[in-house]
Amino acid sequence: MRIWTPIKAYEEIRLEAYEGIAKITINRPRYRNAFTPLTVSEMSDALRLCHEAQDISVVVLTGGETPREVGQTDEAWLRTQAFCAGGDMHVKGRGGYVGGDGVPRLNVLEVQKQIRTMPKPVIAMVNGFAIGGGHVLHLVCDLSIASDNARFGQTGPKVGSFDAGFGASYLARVVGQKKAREIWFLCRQYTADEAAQMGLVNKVVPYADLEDEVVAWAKEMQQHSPLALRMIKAGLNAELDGQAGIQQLAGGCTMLYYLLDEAHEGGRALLEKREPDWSKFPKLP
Ligand code: S0N
Repeated sequence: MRIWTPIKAYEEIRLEAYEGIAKITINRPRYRNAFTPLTVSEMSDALRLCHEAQDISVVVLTGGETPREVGQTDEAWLRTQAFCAGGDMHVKGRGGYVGGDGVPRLNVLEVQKQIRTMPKPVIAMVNGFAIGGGHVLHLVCDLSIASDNARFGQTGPKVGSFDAGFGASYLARVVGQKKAREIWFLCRQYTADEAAQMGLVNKVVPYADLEDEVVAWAKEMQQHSPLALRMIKAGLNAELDGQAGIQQLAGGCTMLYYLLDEAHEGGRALLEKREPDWSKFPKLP
């Protein structure tokens, strides 16, 4: 048992931390953790906090557990668990999902970008259905670890939506073009083992072991250089993200440069009214 400390109170998500690991839980199990505009704006706020927090080195995204009904078998209960079932159909309006302010939004796209630009690893802890926009959420995480009851799939063409952004192009990078087209065109569901076989998830474990496994992976990454992880993530993203990806990678390079004396010589020289002396800095091959 580990104790997760609440970081901030929200209505539709939970944000907690344990030994440098932040856990964001979509907390709408009644609707298989489908997201509303409020869920998404709370996720966005939580991701922003995780981005800034220097005491957080790994972020975990998961879905809230469905309570067990009286007399329900383990198997039946496990079948009700969800990571996320995508956008909440109850609030799907013309132009997007409609929140309390009456404005239609597709704000989950911002969350996808936040996960990709998070300067630390994000692990999807896939505890059940990862469907539609919920499938894309796990997809854009750096690593996906699933319990053996998890099921994966896109439903867009069946229910009147699609994600032709990362949900299509990044999916094809991960599973290949043919498989990505199969997933989108046929709208089937895939088991956790099938998802692992096609490279969609990194590891499959029994439901009871899922959090232990995710924490173990997070702890292993915490042994490594955070800057190295950050820069390799930016490098892996850059190719697919075009100029925006290069901007992210270059931003990291600039931050590293600012950690060097060389980056401050020009500014100091200006303030001290002298010529900068670049000769003292190494010019390695
Ligand atoms: C997940 C499924 C397979 C689970 O089946 P199961 O176990 O049989 O449960 P159900 O009885 O179906 O569900 C239990 C209760 O939960 C409700 N519910 C489930 N999913 C949703 C949902 N997405 N919206 C609202 N309610 C949901 C059920 O209705 C049921 O309620 P009750 O008890 O009252 O009957 C199964 O539930 C399933 O297939 N769900 C639908 C999954 C789906 O199609 N999701 C896709 C939704 N669309 C998107 O995600 C849009 C994509 C998107 O987000 C996007 C893309 C690009 C650009 C922007 C966006 C954007 O929207 O922002």
